[in-house]
Amino acid sequence: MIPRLSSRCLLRPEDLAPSQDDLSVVGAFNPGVVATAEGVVLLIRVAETPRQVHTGYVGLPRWDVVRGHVITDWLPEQEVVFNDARVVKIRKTGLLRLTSTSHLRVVRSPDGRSLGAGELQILRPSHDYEAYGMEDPRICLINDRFYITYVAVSPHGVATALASTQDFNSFQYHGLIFCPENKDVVLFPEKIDDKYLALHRPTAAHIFSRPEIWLATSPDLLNWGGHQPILSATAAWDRGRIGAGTPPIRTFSGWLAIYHGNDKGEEDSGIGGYGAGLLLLDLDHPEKISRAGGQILVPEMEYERQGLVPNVVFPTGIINQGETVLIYCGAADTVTGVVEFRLSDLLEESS
Ligand code: MAN
Repeated sequence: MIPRLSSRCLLRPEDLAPSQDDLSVVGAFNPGVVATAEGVVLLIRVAETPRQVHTGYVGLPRWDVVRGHVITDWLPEQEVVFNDARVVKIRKTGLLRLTSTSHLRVVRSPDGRSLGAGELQILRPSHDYEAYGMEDPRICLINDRFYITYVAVSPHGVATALASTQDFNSFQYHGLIFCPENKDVVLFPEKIDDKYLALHRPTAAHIFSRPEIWLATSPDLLNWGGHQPILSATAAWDRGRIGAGTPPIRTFSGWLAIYHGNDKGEEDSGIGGYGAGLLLLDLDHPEKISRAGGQILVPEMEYERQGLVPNVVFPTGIINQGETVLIYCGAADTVTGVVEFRLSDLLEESS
């Protein structure tokens, strides 16, 4: 395994105030991250649960997207099946509900390794397709504008939406760009062959394939086509699921893309462990994998092994500092960690 130069827990749920008095913050994780002229901006997924407890009932939060606040549906416990810490299944309908709901929050950092002070801008779900929450944002700077792809969860399914901003104070919403079920969408920072590019992760109800990462192209960032699979999970560590993690960054060896994998096998119970792997994609033909570097992160720090969902390292942001890169990961679906690697280690190790 490539040595980590450093690992640090940057943000915990207790660092953030809840968005409402009747909610508790239970997760501050899976952040989109970008370096700006004013320092590093993290767009954090903030997960909240109802503070109240009603014995014999389970409280399932959702957003009233018109009024912009969270309401909780209380269901008798016998009406639901407890799947894992993240979801329950409603017996009558067979449909899933989340046990927490997420919004996005801007957190600033002067150097990417410590937290800054200041007003925290909140992005609350405000569209039907976000009624169960906004999750796992990724940020990509394209032509002087920051584009944010995020997972929009609702009774319509799990889809990916696009928003953009110039200053992280005001945001423009561009709607859904990948319909259910598709998540883990990351944009490339440059056009190639006059087209924008994205990695995405379609999930089908009918299982004919292994988990796969796909590439798509677009003339305008809104309409996507030219879909093709580029990576199929084959290793023991990523056989359960794979998905793009951090937006690809240009290096002399190719597009460096860090992705996540889950090791849950068909026969395993539980959620399985999540780790990170490394891909180098050809600079001019990113559908071609130049080098598959294998796994680079396993949950090893205490905060990666213990939390709401134990044993999860989920990479979502990257900053290229020249000699080193900082990789931002959600850890155990609870906190945000940052891991530093020497860039030459990542590029050489994958050869
Ligand atoms: C899924 C998503 C992520 C989450 C991981 C690990 O991929 O729900 O948001 O971090 O699972 O639980």
